[in-house]
Amino acid sequence: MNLSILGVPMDLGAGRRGVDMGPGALRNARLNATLRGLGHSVTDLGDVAVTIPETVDKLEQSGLIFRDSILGACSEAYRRLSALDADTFPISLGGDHSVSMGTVAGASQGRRTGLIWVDAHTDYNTPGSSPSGNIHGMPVAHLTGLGDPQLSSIGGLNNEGQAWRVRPEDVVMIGIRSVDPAERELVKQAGIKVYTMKDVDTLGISRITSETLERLSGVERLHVSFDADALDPSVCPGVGTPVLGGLSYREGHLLMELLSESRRVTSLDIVEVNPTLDTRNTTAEVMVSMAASLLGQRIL
Ligand code: 6HN
Ligand code: MN
Ligand code: MN
Ligand code: MN
Repeated sequence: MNLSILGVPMDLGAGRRGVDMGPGALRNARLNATLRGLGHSVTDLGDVAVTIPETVDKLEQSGLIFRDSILGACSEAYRRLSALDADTFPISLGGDHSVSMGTVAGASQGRRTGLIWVDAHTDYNTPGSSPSGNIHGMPVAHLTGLGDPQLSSIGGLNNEGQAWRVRPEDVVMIGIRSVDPAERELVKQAGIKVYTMKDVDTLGISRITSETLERLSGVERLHVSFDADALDPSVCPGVGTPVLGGLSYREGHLLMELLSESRRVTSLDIVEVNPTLDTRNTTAEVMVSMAASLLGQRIL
C-alpha cells in the first residue's frame, strides 16, 4: 500500500501539556521504517504548522479554549489529507484528540465514512456539556455535526453539496470507561454504538470486531482513530488522561489484526501520546506496534 504520514503536533485541546511531542516520539519509535519493513511505500508529509499556546490568548476570540488555533490546525490537516489520492492510506499522528476533527474529515475524501473510535473516553462533549472545556473531549460530537458551528464544518461539502459529516450510526466506540454525565445523554440521544470495557470483558474483542464490521458494512471509507489511553495505563503510561481498566496489549493487537484481515480500513490516527508523562518511549513504541498490526504485521 501507499502510506502517507502527517504529524499534527498540537496540545491545545488537552488539559495537560506535552502531546505536541507525539509525532516526534512516534517517528523516534521507528514508525516509518517499521511500516516500510511490512512492504509498504511510505511518504512522510512532515508536520502541520500549529500555533503554540504561549503566543495566543487562551480564550482567543471565540471564548472556547484555543478554538481558533485548533480550527486552523485541523483545517490545514484536512486540506493536506483531502489532497491525497483516494487509494493512499493516511496515518495521522497527534497531538491531542481534537486533531481528528481535521484528519477524519480529510481522510474521508468527502465520502460516507465509518469511524471506529478506540478510546477510554467517548469524546462526545459539546462546548455546552463539557466539564473541562478542553476540546479534545469534543471531536466526535463535532464530526457528527453538534457543537461549535465552525469546528463541525471543517470537512467542507460532500459530493452531494451538503456539509460533510460522519453519521452517528456510522460511529462505533471501543474501550470506553469514562463518560461525563451530560455527555452520556448526548451519546445516547445520538444513538452511537458503544462497546464499553464491560462489553470487552463479556463479549471479547473478536465478536466486537465482527459486529463492528457488520454494522459498518454500508460505508465507503473506514477510519480508525486510536487514542493511546484506550490501552491500560500499565501498557501506555504516557497519556494525559489515564483511566484504569483499559484494553490489554493483546486486546489492542487482536483488534488491529482482525481489522487488518478485513482489508476494509482506509485511514488511521494515532493520538494522545505524551512523551513527558511516559517511561522512556514505551507508549510510542506500543502505538507503533498497533499501527503495524493494522497494516499487516502477523505473528506467523
Ligand atoms: N481524550 N471527558 C473528559 C473531558 O475533558 O471532556 C476527558 C476527555 C479526554 C479526551 O482523551 O481524547
Ligand atoms: Mn481528493
Ligand atoms: Mn480521545
Ligand atoms: Mn481518551
